[in-house]
Amino acid sequence: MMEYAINRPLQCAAVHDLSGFGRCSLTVALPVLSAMGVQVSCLPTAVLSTHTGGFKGYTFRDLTADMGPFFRHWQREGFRFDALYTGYLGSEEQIQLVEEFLSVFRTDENCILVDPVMGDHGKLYTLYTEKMAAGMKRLCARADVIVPNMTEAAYLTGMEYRAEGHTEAYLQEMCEKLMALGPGKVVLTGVCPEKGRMGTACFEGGKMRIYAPARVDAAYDGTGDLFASVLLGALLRGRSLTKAVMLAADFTRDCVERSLHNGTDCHHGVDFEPALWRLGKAMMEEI
Ligand code: PXL
Repeated sequence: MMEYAINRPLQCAAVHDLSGFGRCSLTVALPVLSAMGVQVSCLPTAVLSTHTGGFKGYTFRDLTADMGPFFRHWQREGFRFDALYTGYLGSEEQIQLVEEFLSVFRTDENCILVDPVMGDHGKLYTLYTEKMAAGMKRLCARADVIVPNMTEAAYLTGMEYRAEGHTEAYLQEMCEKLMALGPGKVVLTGVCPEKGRMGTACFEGGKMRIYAPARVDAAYDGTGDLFASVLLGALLRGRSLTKAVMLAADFTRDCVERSLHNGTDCHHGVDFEPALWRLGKAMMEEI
């Protein structure tokens, strides 16, 4: 059968920054979701020369003033989206605008994925304030799925940050506190239940599942964005949360392994391009 006969075109609105160099946010979400058969409409929050983690002297063009007129035009055009996907936001005002954006485009059927991009390695990102962290909680309340890393989860819940040694009791408490913010499901990333293993904990329908394969010992920028984008693509293409999490975790891990093998600088993001075809192929396989 011809491919186009079986796949309804899916549409996603992605609210992220565009960092010119250093594979993250839109430069990850666009290729990944396109490869998975999802059209991406971009609502850019800012344009930077590079991301803010690891480069000095980057430019930062704030697009807050454009965001309202941008999505109100979409509203007048009557555009509808199967998914609303939010990531890195540059100010408190942007968070308020995104709340309005979600109210406008929310339907009974679509999926809201909020990646509460706030920090990593136990610290908030440069430019990220405590007030923005409070605003991020309100966005999480509107989400069907949130995908915080352990740093973000600690800030969102007020719990102690632990880099490793994530016991089941610690993860369970974290997931329950995140669920109390109001999202439908939680996918925690950077979970290290024991030495040498790294992965995710997902919480759905009152149950937590941990998926943590053997760890690749490296920390690349943009892997959170890669994970979230693959996860959303797989969910949109009908995969269960468990299957989608496994695909996203395995794909991200493979890309880290390839980058390490290639000697890629950790601030340049991971070498995902040679493997994009695999995502397309995975979406052609049976659900
Ligand atoms: O990958 C998260 C991210 C997205 N966008 C910008 C960032 C970061 C992390 O540092 O700086 C601009």
